[in-house]
Order: sequence, then C-alpha cells, then structure tokens
Amino acid sequence: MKKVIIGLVTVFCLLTCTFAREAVIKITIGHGVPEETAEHLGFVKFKEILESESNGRFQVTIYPNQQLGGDRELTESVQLGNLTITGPSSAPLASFDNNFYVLDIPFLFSNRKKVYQTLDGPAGKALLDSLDQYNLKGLGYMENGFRNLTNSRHEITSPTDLTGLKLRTMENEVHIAFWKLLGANPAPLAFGELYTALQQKVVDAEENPFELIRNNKLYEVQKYITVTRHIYSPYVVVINKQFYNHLSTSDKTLIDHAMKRAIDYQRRQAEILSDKAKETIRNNGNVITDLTPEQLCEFRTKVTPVINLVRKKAGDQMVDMFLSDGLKHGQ
Ligand code: TK8
Repeated sequence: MKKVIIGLVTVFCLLTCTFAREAVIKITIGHGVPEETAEHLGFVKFKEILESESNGRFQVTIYPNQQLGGDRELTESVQLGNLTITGPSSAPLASFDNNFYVLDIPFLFSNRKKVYQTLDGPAGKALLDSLDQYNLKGLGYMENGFRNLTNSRHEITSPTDLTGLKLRTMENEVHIAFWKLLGANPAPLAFGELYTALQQKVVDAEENPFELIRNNKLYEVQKYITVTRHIYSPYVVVINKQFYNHLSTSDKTLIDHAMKRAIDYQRRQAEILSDKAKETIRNNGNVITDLTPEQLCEFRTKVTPVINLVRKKAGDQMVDMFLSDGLKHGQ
C-alpha cells in the first residue's frame, strides 16, 4: 500500500511538474520611460489581463526606465529574441523599418481622433504589417502624444527665434532635416542622455509631449514650451516574430486581445496624464506659449519640403495611403 502511495505521489509530481514546465510561457517587456508614465501603466495593464485570462500560464516581467537600454537597443533585443516585447517611439523605429518615416510627415495629424482612426485603420495596419520582414510583429500603437518644442533660452513664437539654437532630436534623419529647415542646429541624442545634456547646457532645446516633459523632469531645465504639436510619434508595440508565430492560435488571440484592451486603457491614461502634466508645468512657473494659426502656419510652410525626404524613405505608396486616410477623415 505504502509503495502504491509513493508511486502515485511520484507520478502526480512528475505530471504536475512536467505540466507546469510546459505550460508557463514567460514574456519579458522592456521600455524606455519612468513608471509614472502611461506607457508603463499600459504594459502593467497588459500583464494583469494576460496573466489572469491565461490563469497564470503566461508570466510577464516588465523592465521600465531604460533598465535594458533605450529604444534602439530594446528594439534590437526584440529582433534577436532576447526580449519579447518593447514599445519604441515610431521615430527611432524608422531606422529599422523605413516605412515608419511616414509618421514623420510634419503636422500629419491635427487631433487624437484622427490619429486613432488612421493608426487603427488600414493605413496603420499596413505599417504594422511592414515590420514582418524585420523579424518583428506589430501589436498596435500606444500614445506618446503630440510633440511640443521646449528650450532654456527664450520664448519661441516664430522660426526666426530658433536660429542657432542647439536642439536635440530623436535618432531620426527626417527630424534632423525638419529642424534644419526651421533654422535650428539639430543633433540626434538617445533619450537617456537628454536630461543631463539639457542640464549641462550642451543642448538648448528639445521636443517631447507634455507627459514626458513632466515625467522626465525636462521642465526643470527647459523654462519655455511652445505648443507646436508638430509631430505625433506613437509608441509602436512590437513582439518577437518567432515567439509570436510559435504560439497556438488561441494564445495568439489572448495576446492580441490583452494588448488591445491595454492600449485602450493606455490611451485614456495618456490623455489624463498629459492634461495633468501641463497643469504641473504651468504651476511650476514655466512659460507655455500657444501659437496663433498664422504663427503656426509660418512653421508649417517652412517644413513643407520635408515630405520629399519622407517619400524617398517610406515610399510613395505608404505616404499616399496616410495622406488619403487623413483626407478621408476631413484633414
Ligand atoms: C523613450 C523615447 C521617448 C521619446 C524621445 O523610450 O526619445 O524623445 O519621446 O518617448 O521613445
């Protein structure tokens, strides 16, 4: 009897251990921003949904705040399979997949509604599908936000005010061309080095959405903010292609659905946090300058030629798809 019990217990242990070992699927996520940000909250939501919907079969670990590197390193890690998921801004992702330069068309979107219609529609989907050839699968777009110009020197209301200012851009050639056309002196720099560069006055100016100007404390070292909303560069959520392709159909659906819900949540948080950030920055005594339509027009006119560079990089087909989608949505 004793032997039978020991035997049964052994079989049971072996079965559960084997089952457990086979069943648990580990997912690692790395991203480049602090834990107070909407991007982080979005990934936490994804973890919660996926772990609970899979009854713990999926285990998700998140590494925030550049712990595993900046956007470029994180994207490389996902390509190599050392990391499962990341969410770089579309601008640095464009040097991996040139199609993403399409999102660098200046003033492509005028409001959030149009952004979501386009990104969640056929144009956004075609862009995500283009990642396939780079060993990535795109799961969707989270919000980083409309980008605004900040600097430590003086109030900026026209391109002339930018003359000679040293301005940090994301690692993206179209952005560099854009700021050159406006008369600034742009240079690319990884996000992780930005605060120190501004603090030490190696750089005078930069551009980011309100939420990151706040959460990365850039407003401490950038007194002036001009609401230019010149580019909307979303976070593109990417997963290692092999990892995704090896999942069962039902697991793929679990991931897709969890990410869709997480993205909806993330976008709501981004909107709330962006408004709060603007408030905090204003209360801190920073100068926030809104531009009149005429002033904004001056910026727009100067950067129009950038579209030719975008066409060269992203191709006419992708550019036309995004532009006609914009027109369809009444832009
Ligand atoms: C963080 C970056 C950041 C971006 C930048 O990973 O570099 O200015 O706005 O969000 O992607």
